[in-house]
Amino acid sequence: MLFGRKRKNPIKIADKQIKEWKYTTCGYCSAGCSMEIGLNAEGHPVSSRGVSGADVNRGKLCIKGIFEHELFTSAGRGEQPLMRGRTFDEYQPAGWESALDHMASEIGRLQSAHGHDSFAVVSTGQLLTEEFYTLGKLVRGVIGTNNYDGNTTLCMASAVSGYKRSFGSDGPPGCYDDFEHTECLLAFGSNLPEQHPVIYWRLKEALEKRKFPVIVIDPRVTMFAQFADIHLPITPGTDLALLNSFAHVILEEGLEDRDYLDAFTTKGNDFERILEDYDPVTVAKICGIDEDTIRTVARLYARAGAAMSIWTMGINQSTHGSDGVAAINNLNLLTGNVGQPGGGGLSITGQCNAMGTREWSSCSGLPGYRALENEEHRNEVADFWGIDPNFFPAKRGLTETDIFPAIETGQIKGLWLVATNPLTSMPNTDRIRRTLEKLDFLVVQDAYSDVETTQYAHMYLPAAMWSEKEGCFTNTERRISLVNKITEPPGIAKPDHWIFSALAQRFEQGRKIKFPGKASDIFDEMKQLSKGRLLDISGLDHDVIERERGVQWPCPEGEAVSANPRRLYADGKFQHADGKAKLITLPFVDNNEMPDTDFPFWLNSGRVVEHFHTRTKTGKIGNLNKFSPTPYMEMNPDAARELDVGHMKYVRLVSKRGDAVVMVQLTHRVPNNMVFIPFHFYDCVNRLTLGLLDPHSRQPAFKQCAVRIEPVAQDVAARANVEARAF
Ligand SMILES: Nc1nc2c(c(=O)[nH]1)N[C@H]1C(S)=C(S)[C@@H](COP(=O)(O)OP(=O)(O)OC[C@H]3O[C@@H](n4cnc5c(=O)[nH]c(N)nc54)[C@H](O)[C@@H]3O)O[C@H]1N2
Ligand SMILES: Nc1nc2c(c(=O)[nH]1)N[C@H]1C(S)=C(S)[C@@H](COP(=O)(O)OP(=O)(O)OC[C@H]3O[C@@H](n4cnc5c(=O)[nH]c(N)nc54)[C@H](O)[C@@H]3O)O[C@H]1N2
Ligand code: SF4
Ligand SMILES: [Mo]
Repeated sequence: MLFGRKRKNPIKIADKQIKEWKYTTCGYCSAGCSMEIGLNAEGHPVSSRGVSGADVNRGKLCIKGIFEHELFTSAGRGEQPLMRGRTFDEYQPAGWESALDHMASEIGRLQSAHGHDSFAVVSTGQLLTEEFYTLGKLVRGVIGTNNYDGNTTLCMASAVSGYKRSFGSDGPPGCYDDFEHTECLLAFGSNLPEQHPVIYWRLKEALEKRKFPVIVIDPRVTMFAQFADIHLPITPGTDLALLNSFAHVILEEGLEDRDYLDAFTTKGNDFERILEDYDPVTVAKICGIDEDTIRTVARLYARAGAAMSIWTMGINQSTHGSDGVAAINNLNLLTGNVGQPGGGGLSITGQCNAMGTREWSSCSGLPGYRALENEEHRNEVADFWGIDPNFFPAKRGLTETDIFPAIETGQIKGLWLVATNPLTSMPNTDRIRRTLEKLDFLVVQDAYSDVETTQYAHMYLPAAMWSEKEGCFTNTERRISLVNKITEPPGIAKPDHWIFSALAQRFEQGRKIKFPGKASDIFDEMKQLSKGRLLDISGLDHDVIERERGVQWPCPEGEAVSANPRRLYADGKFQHADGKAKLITLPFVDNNEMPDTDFPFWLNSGRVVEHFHTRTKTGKIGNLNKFSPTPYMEMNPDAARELDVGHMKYVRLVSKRGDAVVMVQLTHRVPNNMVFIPFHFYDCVNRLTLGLLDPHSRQPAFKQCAVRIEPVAQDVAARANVEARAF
């Protein structure tokens, strides 16, 4: 007789009859996993797997990567350009010729009537690097509008700004290999296990070999916090005060690395004087972290042989995001932890190619980390493209978060959205909706035609996405990886770089500049422009990048790929004119919207592992969407009891901006004065958010505002919810 398992049928793994595996790079988060897509005999993508020889993921993928091949056949893709008149009649299908002719003539019409900057462009962190470079060439070199930005202002702008202020340039100095060497890890506002599962797995691997303290600073008890040695459940928006206090303790106790400071840094006269105000007793009252813990963490960090900090949106999305980043840099400079194995500050980036846009899109300047404000840089790029340097503005124009208000005031009349969905992702979306309605001309260029913004557009351009085209992504640790074309895009959808080049041909100046058609030829231009710069990639090409399963920059010509330095600034030479890093004086101003008697709860927002952003992709993949198909919020059971709110019941949340109906999930993950909502759902959390802007980076403080909770008729809410799910 058979017992237990033996009685059961053996597990069978479905044979998908895969005939060929094709190499590419994951198109979701910035971990940058190398993967292969399995094709069956008919050439259909039927499976995804991690690449074991790739340094980033070593065979692993997270749940999004595992189902990524299903994207190729997901619903809602745009198959041909659509156009309609100013009265918002029905969309009519159009060919590329007539769509792009019309687009060029509308841009021309607006620019001659209202000036060059009346047409704005907002892009993304999800195109290929070659596409970013091409878009930059089109916008800066041909269309000539200075109101050009990316959704990175919602995401990475504070990190970029903080790096520039401290080190003189953007560019995360560290790498994943630092986990193998560090003796202390601080993680600020990052939920690594859900948002960057493979980077988290790299950390776990390192910890299995060698124990070191992991300290997580997050107002929620995230999975990362549960696994940490010390969790600091900080009062929202107060990280800068805490960081200043760490610096205070380090200086007070003489734990700083004096040799490093003397050799490699400069500072303002008031640096130490301002830090005196941030003694742990005072700061404990601001951050809600007790005095002893502040001292303990500061000592652990400063006494570790090598210590590192990582951070993500809990720092960047704050009114002091840029200051928070500069304060993390201060901490690392004070302790001599920059560019050392296991020692440094690594901003964990977000989108698959958040770095590619920072490096090459010209959104905030000119390609290759060049600045519009620098005459030499303007001349170099103008010369390379063959245009008059005076065509470039001498100062950066508006950021995404300033472009929308400029539409409200009538300063901007036309907008081109490329791979971004502000109707779900910007703060105060009801205001964004009214803003979009004011536009004379809105073009949406997206992989999906059912993206919410198309309801307000005059023209929709269907784009190929991810592995329907070829080019590169740069990940969190500056590693460039190759995305290969695996299938054809649907209908007559085209790669974004094809659309940019084809539009350029409609302008006189666009016909004078070279717009290469092949991604590898575009890469070749970038190589030439990168020579001698911090992000030198002149030693690379697509073949080398694929063969190596990703290569970190810098990688100059003539140097072996294996010899490239894994970290920036190891020699203590920084990008400020004097070659030094700056210790920046950072007084903390508490200027957020805070809970009060009318709106007694903090509203926090972020992500969950199974969804990506506004769900245009993951909302269509059954094996991902099933885990959270419904807008919901985490709420503490003690607070719920007081308000008589039940688990899985609906409530209405109200802020000073608007309201949203969500399902309640009771959990002790949030404190009893806070609720947390994943931001992935349309008409949900961003109807409530305020999004005060950081003064340096113009990034919105998505994670701090105040709401109250009201009852709602359960049957009405349930019906609305079913409608929302029918996305
Ligand atoms: N599954 C999945 N992965 C993703 C994405 C996705 O949509 N889905 N998006 C990618 C992108 S673009 C990004 S930018 C990253 C974001 O990655 P993360 O930043 O890790 O993700 P979030 O959930 O937005 O926020 C992280 C944490 O910040 C905390 N936080 C809120 N306020 C504060 C505060 O004042 N101080 C501190 N210290 N912490 C605070 C929140 O409680 C939350 O747990 O993820 C990337 N990876
Ligand atoms: N409340 C709250 N709001 C937030 C955040 C938060 O934490 N809380 N996080 C913010 C952050 S960090 C980010 S990064 C933003 C993200 O916000 P968005 O960028 O607006 O969100 P996505 O859904 O990624 O939008 C990308 C769009 O590009 C399309 N797309 C994908 N690939 C391609 C392609 O190759 N070509 C073209 N043309 N289209 C493509 C997708 O279908 C999708 O419509 O949201 C921000 N909003
Ligand atoms: S960790 Fe990020 S890059 Fe890796 S498979 Fe998951 S979503 Fe893709
Ligand atoms: Mo992001």
